[in-house]
Amino acid sequence: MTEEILEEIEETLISADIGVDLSLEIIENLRKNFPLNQVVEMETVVAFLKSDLIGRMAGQDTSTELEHKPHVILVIGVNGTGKTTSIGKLANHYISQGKKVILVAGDTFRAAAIEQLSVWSQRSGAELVHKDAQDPSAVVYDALQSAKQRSLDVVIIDTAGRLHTQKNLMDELAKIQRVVKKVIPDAPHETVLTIDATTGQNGLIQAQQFSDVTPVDHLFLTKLDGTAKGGIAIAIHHKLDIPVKYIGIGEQMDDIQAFEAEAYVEALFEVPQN
Ligand SMILES: Nc1nc2c(ncn2[C@@H]2O[C@H](COP(=O)(O)OP(=O)(O)OP(=O)(O)O)[C@@H](O)[C@H]2O)c(=O)[nH]1
Ligand SMILES: [Mg+2]
Repeated sequence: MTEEILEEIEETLISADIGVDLSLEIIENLRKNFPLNQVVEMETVVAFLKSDLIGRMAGQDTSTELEHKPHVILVIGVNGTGKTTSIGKLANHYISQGKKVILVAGDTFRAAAIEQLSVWSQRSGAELVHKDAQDPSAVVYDALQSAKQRSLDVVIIDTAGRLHTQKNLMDELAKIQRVVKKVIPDAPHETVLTIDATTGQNGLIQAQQFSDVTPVDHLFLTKLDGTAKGGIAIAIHHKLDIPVKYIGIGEQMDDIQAFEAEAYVEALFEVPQN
């Protein structure tokens, strides 16, 4: 091992969005295992690196078993990170398993939001619940009452995109959580944060800010088809202990995969083809 190689690896890790702290930690780990000036095959080093990263990301609970009826999923995130699209994908996923799914138009902020969700409901075959109300909590309340009465399987709640600087919108998330609990005390069973894999280190800040106002169970890492980096999920897991459950790999309904640590880490190390 040489200092040059360590430096090169460090740069690669940082440029993959894994974050400076964690990159340094990984380099320290390499130092411990590969003494300087001792000859080592690069292949061995890369294999070690991969297994280090896989070890950090593996063993996360990504089971998609539904233990509740209805199973309530709340989807939150910054504007344009892929909430509504990911909801369409999740709806399709559950419907293909024969589940009865409703989508709740909790984005009452953006004019075209209901229409967009309606397109996904038609594509996937999920029912849509919406209401011309200013307050998303009211739509959520009605939808959950109905889902409970009709014994539906899955309720997926869309929300407006928001930034931490929009205090009223951040407070609204806490309110939605409270309203959900009023109808179904142990819900939401999953609060999913969408993180756009192409936004780099900013994703870590987003995860931090959303976690500050509401518990986040896991990430839906979107747009992984648009980047060779995507290491931000490792940084988020490292700092905030939030696992990734799904990845988005395109704009179509079946461009969704359950997160797999090994495949994810392999992809980080793939050399771009052009
Ligand atoms: N390539 C790619 N594009 C995606 C993916 N997921 C979402 N998109 C695209 O990202 C854009 C934004 O997606 P939306 O689902 O509207 O995002 P949103 O978070 O609901 O946006 P707001 O409701 O405005 O906050 C759309 O053009 C989607 O097609 C993905 O996995 N891969
Ligand atoms: Mg949306």
